[in-house]
Amino acid sequence: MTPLKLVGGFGSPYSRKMRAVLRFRRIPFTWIMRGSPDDVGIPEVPVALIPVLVFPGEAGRADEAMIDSTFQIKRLEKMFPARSIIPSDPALAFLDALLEDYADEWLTKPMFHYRWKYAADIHKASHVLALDRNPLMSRETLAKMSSYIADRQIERLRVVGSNDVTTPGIEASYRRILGLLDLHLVAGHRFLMGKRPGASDFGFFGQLSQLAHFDPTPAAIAAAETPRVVSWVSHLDDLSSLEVDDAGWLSREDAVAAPRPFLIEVGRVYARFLIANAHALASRASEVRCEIDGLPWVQQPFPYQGKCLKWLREGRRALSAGDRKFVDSALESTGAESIFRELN
Ligand SMILES: N[C@@H](CCC(=O)N[C@@H](CS)C(=O)NCC(=O)O)C(=O)O
Repeated sequence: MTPLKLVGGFGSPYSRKMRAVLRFRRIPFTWIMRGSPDDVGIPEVPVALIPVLVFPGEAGRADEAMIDSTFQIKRLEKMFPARSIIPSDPALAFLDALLEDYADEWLTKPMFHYRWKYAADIHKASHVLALDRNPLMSRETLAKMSSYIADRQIERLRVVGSNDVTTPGIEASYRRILGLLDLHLVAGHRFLMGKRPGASDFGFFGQLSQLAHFDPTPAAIAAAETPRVVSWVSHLDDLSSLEVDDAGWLSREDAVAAPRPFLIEVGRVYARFLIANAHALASRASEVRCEIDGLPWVQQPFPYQGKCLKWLREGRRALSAGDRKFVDSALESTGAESIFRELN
């Protein structure tokens, strides 16, 4: 079969997420660095985001390119049944999707925040991300490109909601998630979804591939406080040799207990944000203002995360009555159930 193409960046959490997914799933693909000399002939995508996944057009048809890692994962599931990363139990698959969404949409706040707030982090990212396109770049080009990248990204801190008001909450949430993952591993759970990884594991991996491995400030925190997580991230990057079977997913019993600390974290931070964001979008407010984990939060509304809330609610509604009952019992008193409250 003609290999797929994954066009992305080493410094892009969602690109790293999708590369790890393709490796684990043993789906043949070539990796193309966006903006590098190899980045040619890739079909246009509706929004200029990475990663771009290109499916070869069979029988003379044109290649097809798509964005958005969550939907890329879903499309891959339809095309390649083996080594699935979506749990076979629909209730567990729902919890997996919720944790994936938290990783993609909340953990990206600490990721972007640390990278573009502190001088050492800005220096590393702006230079290395420029060089990733071409390590042979001249010094003059590097100087221009690194300051272009830094200016552009620092300006975008407001998009994820990193500012002086939110800094303490963002940084505390990063430290907590490291601690929770550490405890999860110490308790003998190799992945969030059991003995085999789910989409949520790859979502966590994507953000942590940067936080715990690349950006100096958060990587130093991870190394000092939770070295086990640093190693877990290395493993996730390439799970091609991991053998899995159907019994590897969390049992229903474990699905209530093991993810619970993570669901409480979702309730503590992400659920609060999703709801406040939805209210701001609905009332066309210029700012989301709320309290998250007892701390003030202020940022501009985030339309994409308004869609995330809608998709999560649709996912719960699509469950059978029995599966929904199970999911609701797993979410009970975590705080995350507030995401779905308006449906009851
Ligand atoms: N929800 C998307 C997000 C992708 C995304 O935000 N990608 C960022 C980089 S990590 C991007 O391409 N930003 C635009 C740019 O860097 O030009 C996904 O899951 O793939």
